[in-house]
Amino acid sequence: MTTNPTPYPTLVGGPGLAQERRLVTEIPGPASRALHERKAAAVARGIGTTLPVYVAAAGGGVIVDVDGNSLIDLGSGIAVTTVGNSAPRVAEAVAQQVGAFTHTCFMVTPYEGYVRVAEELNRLTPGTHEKRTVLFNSGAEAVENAVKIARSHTKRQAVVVFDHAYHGRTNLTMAMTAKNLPYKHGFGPFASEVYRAPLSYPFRDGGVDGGVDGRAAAARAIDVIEKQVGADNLAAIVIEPIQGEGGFIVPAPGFLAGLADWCAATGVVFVADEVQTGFARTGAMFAVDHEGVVPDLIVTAKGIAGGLPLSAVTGRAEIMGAAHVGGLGGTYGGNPLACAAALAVIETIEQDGLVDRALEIGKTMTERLTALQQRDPRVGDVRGRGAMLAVELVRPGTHEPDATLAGRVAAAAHAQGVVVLTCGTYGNVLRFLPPLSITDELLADACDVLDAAFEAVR
Ligand code: PLZ
Repeated sequence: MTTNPTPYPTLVGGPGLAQERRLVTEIPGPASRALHERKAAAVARGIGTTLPVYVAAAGGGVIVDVDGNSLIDLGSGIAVTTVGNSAPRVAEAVAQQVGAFTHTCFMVTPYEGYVRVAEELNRLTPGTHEKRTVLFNSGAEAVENAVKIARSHTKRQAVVVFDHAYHGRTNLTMAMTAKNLPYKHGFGPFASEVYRAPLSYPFRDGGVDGGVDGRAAAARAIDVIEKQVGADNLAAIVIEPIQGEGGFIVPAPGFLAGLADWCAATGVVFVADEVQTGFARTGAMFAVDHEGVVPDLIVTAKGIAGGLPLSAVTGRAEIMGAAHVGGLGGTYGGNPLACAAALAVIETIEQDGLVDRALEIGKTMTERLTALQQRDPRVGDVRGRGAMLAVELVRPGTHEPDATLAGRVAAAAHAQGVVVLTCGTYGNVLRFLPPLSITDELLADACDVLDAAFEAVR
């Protein structure tokens, strides 16, 4: 017989949880602190913690911790629980699948769920061309496979990525990720044939007339690529349509299209890394949809399966077909539980109108953040799309990043029961990724807490 060594009851998550911010202890409370001590003694130090409250249940727009505090979730586990935690359709679909079978390995004895997810991704991703899909577990794994596929199609080796990019923590994706600390430091040598080009970063591109426009920024990047790599050596350009970890950077209009056009003209595979931006997050099913850009390959993960590990590469049938039979795979890729979850997520997004809900959330929060910016000169920029929003913090009157302020505001919000994340090459960006199942009341309360946090931190 096993006994539960922890003193707190197991709560059931999902939207049935009381949708309120409720603090009954300091944050973190005593039960969380005790668990955090056990973590320090049991878990490798390399795994950091944003906010050490230990979770008992979550759903709708809240996370309930083991001390009974109910926190507002503006992080969605880094853009994963877009449909909410333990969303009803997801919980039901996964429970049914657990009862039927949990794993056979799709490469050994296949099953319909995988095929249906592939069909759905082929339907939902941009472009009307014939497509194929392959499934994996993590974002990084899918990015790696997109590169494998592009190399095998083009018979070229080089990969171009951008300043501030984040693509993962595996060896190839560490090479593709821009930021040294915390992602790469001491972990080299990194994969070769990865080259970095300049991004369009409107807030930092400078210029009295509002900076470099998107087409000009694309030309600047293409010039670097042609001089330093050469299209004939280049298999793929991999880009996040809105950069995530790098600081929620929305490139100037025309930048993505300029790169995509150049790829089409040179036979380079244009890969959109929509791991963070995909699946309704930005107020479109995919962020490239805002620009009408059709990537050759699109990489998805995170929001695809409501918290179960699943990722995918979807793209033009002729490119996807380049890898030889048996050349792609993995034990767990497209695991039946994750596929069941993904199908339920897609149904939820479509039937509950979550693309529109992301736009609504974006409108509400942008108004609040813009008002904050108008009275607080430390807020240099408000940006993002849909329910993927951020503020970039600077020393007043300059573009000088203020990472300390971002950390202090985040800590103040945490103490009041609002889960927010930071990001950015300079660590000075506060980002907001609420689940689309959050209520208007919780969202307004979270914005009030943020306003107060900015007031309190001087
Ligand atoms: N591509 C665009 O955002 C993951 C990383 C958190 P995995 N971003 C969160 C951390 O510190 O590890 C991400 C992403 C983009 C790829 C990835 C990688 O996805 O599922 O974490 O491998």
